[in-house]
Amino acid sequence: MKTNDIMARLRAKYPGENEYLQAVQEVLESVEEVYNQHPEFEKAKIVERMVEPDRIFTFRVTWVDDRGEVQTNTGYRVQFNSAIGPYKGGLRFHRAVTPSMLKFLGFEQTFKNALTTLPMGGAKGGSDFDPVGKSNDEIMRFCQAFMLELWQCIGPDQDIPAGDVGVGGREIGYLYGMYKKLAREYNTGVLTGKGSTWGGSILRPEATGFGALYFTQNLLHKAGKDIKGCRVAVSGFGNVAWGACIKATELGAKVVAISGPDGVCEIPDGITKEMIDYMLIMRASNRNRVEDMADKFPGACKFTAGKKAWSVKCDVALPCAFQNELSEDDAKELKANGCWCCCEVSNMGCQPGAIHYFQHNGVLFAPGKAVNAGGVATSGLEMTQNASHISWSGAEVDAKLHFIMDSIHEQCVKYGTQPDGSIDYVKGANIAGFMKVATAMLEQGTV
Ligand code: 2IT
Repeated sequence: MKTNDIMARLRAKYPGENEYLQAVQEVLESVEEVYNQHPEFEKAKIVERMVEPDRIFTFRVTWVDDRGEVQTNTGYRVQFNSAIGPYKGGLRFHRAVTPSMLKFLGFEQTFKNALTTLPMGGAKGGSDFDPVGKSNDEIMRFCQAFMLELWQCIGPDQDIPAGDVGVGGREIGYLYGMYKKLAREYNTGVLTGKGSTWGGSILRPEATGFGALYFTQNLLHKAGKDIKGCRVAVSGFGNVAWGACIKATELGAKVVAISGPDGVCEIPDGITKEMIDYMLIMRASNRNRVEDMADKFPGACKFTAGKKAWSVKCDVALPCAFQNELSEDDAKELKANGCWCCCEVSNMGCQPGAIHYFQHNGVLFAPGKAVNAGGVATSGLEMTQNASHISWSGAEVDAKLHFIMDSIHEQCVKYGTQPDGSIDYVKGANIAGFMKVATAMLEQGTV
């Protein structure tokens, strides 16, 4: 296989699907060499099959807002790959959601899920519904209307959605309530990220951020360093950023920045428990403003409009918000300010130029599909609990999550160690995930 040829075909076939094309290109570039050592993959056209989603559902979602006006959005579910298990992946509610965005996320999810060691295929879904400024009642009505269509596409052994940007515990609750009414079965295993009193895994809310810090700690230990005492810049203030702030602080690091679409909050003395708790209130308010943190804690937080977290001096950068949120210029600014490690927690948070810059300028870098896999891994643990009608304690889930993150790190080291001894975590994660999915596809024949 030649990455350039396949990319040229995909660009012609899917013009303008930039996020999808970017995600595919990154994986193909990483795996090309290994792939070409396996003529059986080439013969079975594994790559050509793997870059296409198995199917995409598109549906209209109509609901009524608080003023009594009828609103219409578009809903999607992209079932990308089921070679190693049922379709699994989150739902994103964001005004910019397009098929391209969900295809990139579903594609990434396929390899990420393979890395978790658990049997889960890849999927993603969501809607261009914009939660910003919406009331709680509007969120509920939208979730109910969305599920009226989605429920036909999903099932506990078929496709298991969860949260992503704009979808957290509240939304999963409303989605599940409607699913249960339509399906007339108490199938808790059909969604993950549920409330802890009705089948949700204790620690699922924290899992993405906790897992990211376990991975980061592994990476730093391998490089002879430790997160303790590091200044950490975090972008975003949602669920993932929240979990990362808790664990980073617990491990002795100082979180000196969080950010939002409106700007950055600099916190020179490090984020406190009160501030971390306030992130949850900010998220639930649907205001999408990080300035609210500075208003609440005026002495300790300094807000700057229009700036990113990457403008704040730090040792370790943790993008926790959105794809392509860290550009090559941001990478240069980080490096110039002394940053020496970036662990991508958001899906495809770094632009290709930023990754290239980090890798060629001595900044340790690891990609989202390895770093953030603790979220979906804990969803997998939630599915296991639901299927066997049991509940594990937080400590048990945390131990399993830690073990899984250690194993993901080991896979990256196994497949990413370069002849000079350095570790290319991008290659490592992509090759490890790819080999598992490709082997399963091959064994299951031409379907
Ligand atoms: O990007 C992700 O891995 C998620 N949004 C979590 C997916 C899941 O099924 O828990």
